[in-house]
Amino acid sequence: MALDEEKKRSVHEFFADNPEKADKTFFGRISNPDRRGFLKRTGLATMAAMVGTSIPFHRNMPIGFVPAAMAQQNVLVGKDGLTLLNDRPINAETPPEYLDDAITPTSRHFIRNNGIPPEDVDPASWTLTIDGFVDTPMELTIADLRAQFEVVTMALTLECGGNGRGFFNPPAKGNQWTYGAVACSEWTGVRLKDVLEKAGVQSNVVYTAHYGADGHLSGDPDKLPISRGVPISKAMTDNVLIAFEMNGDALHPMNGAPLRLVVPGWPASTAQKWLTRIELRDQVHDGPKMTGTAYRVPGYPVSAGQDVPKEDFVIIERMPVKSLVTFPANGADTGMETEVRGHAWSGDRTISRVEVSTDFGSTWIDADLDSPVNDGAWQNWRANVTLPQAGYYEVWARATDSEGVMQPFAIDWNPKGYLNNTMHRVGIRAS
Ligand SMILES: Nc1nc2c(c(=O)[nH]1)N[C@H]1C(S)=C(S)[C@@H](COP(=O)(O)O)O[C@H]1N2
Ligand SMILES: [Mo]
Repeated sequence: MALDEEKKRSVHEFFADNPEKADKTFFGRISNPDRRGFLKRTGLATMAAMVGTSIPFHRNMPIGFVPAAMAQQNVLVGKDGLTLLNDRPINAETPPEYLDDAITPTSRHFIRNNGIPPEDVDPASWTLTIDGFVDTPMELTIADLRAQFEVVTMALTLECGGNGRGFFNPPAKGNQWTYGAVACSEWTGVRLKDVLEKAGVQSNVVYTAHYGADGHLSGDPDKLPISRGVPISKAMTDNVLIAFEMNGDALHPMNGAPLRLVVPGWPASTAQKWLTRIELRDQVHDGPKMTGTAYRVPGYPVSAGQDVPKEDFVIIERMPVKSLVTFPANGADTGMETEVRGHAWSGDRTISRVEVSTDFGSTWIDADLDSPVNDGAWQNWRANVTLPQAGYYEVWARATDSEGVMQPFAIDWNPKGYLNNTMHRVGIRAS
């Protein structure tokens, strides 16, 4: 289950490749003619927080300079403790112990980009087009959305379809996500359903198509990095939001500012960021990353490494039952008695039970499990464990959902490395 370390890119490589861009991304540092970095106040504060104190000679730090004390920590402006998996496009995940909060702070929400995010967006002039098979096509500003529709706030779980890909063997190409491409932040916006109802959904509509303002990696303005959609029945559910706030603030630029979709429980690739247009279609959407093998799995179980013909792949809909141990951290020292806790979720379903084992799965105890704060939010759980003697233990957690489906122990392999919902294991040293 070892992660291929070579596929992870360190912050040092990022800075070595393109120091000016890295500076801007990480610290908001802008170069000036004498090649000294000028740290904007926020960037300086970030860097100071990272080294643990102020930096009296910060003006002397050259462009692309990484403080030695930063070691392997990877920090992006407004993000805290994320691990950078790729810098072009930027992809970063959150270590499980940083996901301990019931509601994920914006600073700890993972980032999954397929292209180049738009820069310097202006929320005041941003517009969303609703078109395709609707009675009345609409163009709405964010102010229009706020004024014309009920504004709601919901905690919603977003998980990348490729979360856990890093553990596939044979390995699957793509970002080697381990555990942290999942989050449950509080989103404020309007229901997609209300907006589509106002536009008037025509009777031949079967699917939505989502479009955003990010650019293709090639730089070709005619190409989109990603444009996915959902069946109209999913789009018309109560917890699919067009969101303009995240945890009570503007969206983070890397999480889709100023406007995005939030589609809880389905691959988060359906949750278009930098949202500019929703089209209603009379056929399954065929935009980039909808077709071929993208966000698709074989329609039947396959063995590890098996070749599967393209036409046998089906679109991933709901995400499977899964849980995460967010305390203690993997590798932690604990006492002989410790609380263990985390979250559990299952797309379009609820969790009915979470169990914890500290003896490699021989015996299990029931965790105390909260109800979701609303439909589409993950559920928090906790248990107290007492260990018999000092030594190494593993905390294992397994969730069972409302349909009686439990997380597997072993990986259900598929060629593109999607939907890895195996049990989370955390090693601890008790004394
Ligand atoms: N416009 C746009 N929307 C996008 C993407 C993207 O690359 N561009 N990535 C998608 C994928 S694959 C995921 S998993 C989620 C990640 O959301 P986050 O970056 O806010 O965590 O955004 C989705 N929406
Ligand atoms: Mo994703």
